[in-house]
Amino acid sequence: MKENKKKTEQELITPVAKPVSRRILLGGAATAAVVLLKSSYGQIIQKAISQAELKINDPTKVLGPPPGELGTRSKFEKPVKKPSDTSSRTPLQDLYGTITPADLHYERHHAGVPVIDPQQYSLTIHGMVEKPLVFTLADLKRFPSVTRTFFLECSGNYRGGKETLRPQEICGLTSQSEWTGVMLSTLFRETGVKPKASWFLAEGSDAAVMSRSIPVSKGWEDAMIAYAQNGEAIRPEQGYPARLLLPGWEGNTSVKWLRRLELSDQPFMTREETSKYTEAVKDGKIRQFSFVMDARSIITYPSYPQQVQKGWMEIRGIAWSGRGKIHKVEVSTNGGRTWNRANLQEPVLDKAHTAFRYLWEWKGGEAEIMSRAIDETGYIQPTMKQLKEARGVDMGGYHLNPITSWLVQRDGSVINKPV
Ligand SMILES: Nc1nc2c(c(=O)[nH]1)N[C@H]1C(S)=C(S)[C@@H](COP(=O)(O)O)O[C@H]1N2
Ligand SMILES: [Mo]
Repeated sequence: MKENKKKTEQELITPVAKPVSRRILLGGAATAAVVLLKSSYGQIIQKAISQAELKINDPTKVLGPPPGELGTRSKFEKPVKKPSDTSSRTPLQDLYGTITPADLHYERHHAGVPVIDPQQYSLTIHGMVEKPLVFTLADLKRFPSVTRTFFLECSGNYRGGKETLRPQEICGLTSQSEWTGVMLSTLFRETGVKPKASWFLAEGSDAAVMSRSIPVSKGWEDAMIAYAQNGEAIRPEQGYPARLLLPGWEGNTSVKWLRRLELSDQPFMTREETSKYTEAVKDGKIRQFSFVMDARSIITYPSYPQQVQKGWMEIRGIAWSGRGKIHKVEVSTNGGRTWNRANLQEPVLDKAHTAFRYLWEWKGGEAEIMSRAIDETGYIQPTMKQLKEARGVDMGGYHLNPITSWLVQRDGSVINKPV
């Protein structure tokens, strides 16, 4: 190759542009600019850039598309739920803040998503009430409404035992929305609840006819019938046109596509509360009606399969508790030997995902990072070892909220520490 000796100093220090593709160069497109490139031999050579190439790289040179009927996510962002046949999981590691975009809300269906015409929809409240009533969706919307932000979590929300698990796989069966609807207490006042009624059955209109027995006290306290989610009608996957929501309680009790509530003086002993959604505790005993979701937290950055660089970084994650507000999140960067208080994003809401952040300087050695949540009742998120000690080794798959550890390896790669 011929040496180009005639280059001036000025030309040699001109910043080099990124190489243009062969296709554009050979395509004979109109020359829009000439840039200097360094050849593989270190020569400075002139290359022509076509008009088309310039436009691709410069958004100020081309008119963008007009507004559309629906917004879209950037084509560079591709968070997905990775569904199985019966559930899909929120990609916690891809999210910011604490509101889950509705299309990324986790899903758990026992018999798929039914199609329910809102004109045909009704909710019946009967049994031990003064006045049985049937409410249409329009009826529900006429009552005073409430809006409240809280998390939903499946009680089967734990996976472990592998280095290659992301937050989504470990605990992606939790999401958070701003829900709008009518308080169940408002409807209870309409129908009247007989003094002897202590339980109610909540029944869905999916092919599973999913039903659960709920203490009436929860109905008076903070149960909601929600018809909206993050400012729009609730999504079909979340129970369109209306579902029960029991803040802080295991997701299964928040019956979707809700069609019937029956008041009674005893629980109904449905399949979901006898053969399912019970868990072994010590001495061969089984725990039933274990409604409350215990406090939990997870670091979402850094996590598998992310890569970190030496220096300062912000360790980020979320914490939540079905018992109330998160009081404190502690972060350890040395495998649990010492703990440091993380900053909580205000306002800290009741029974809600709460973002936490902790500044950490990684100096390059191997490090085990982990977080633990402490809620306002003083409950401290346990380790898996503590859970096993308290519940026995055969505790099954429900209500597992162990501390999650990430191992930052010497090369900056991050893996899950199997427990
Ligand atoms: N009718 C009905 N309600 C249901 C279910 C269902 O399959 N059918 N799944 C339950 C379970 S196990 C959970 S964890 C939550 C999941 O709610 P989501 O799909 O809106 O996240 O809904 C609950 N309510
Ligand atoms: Mo669930």
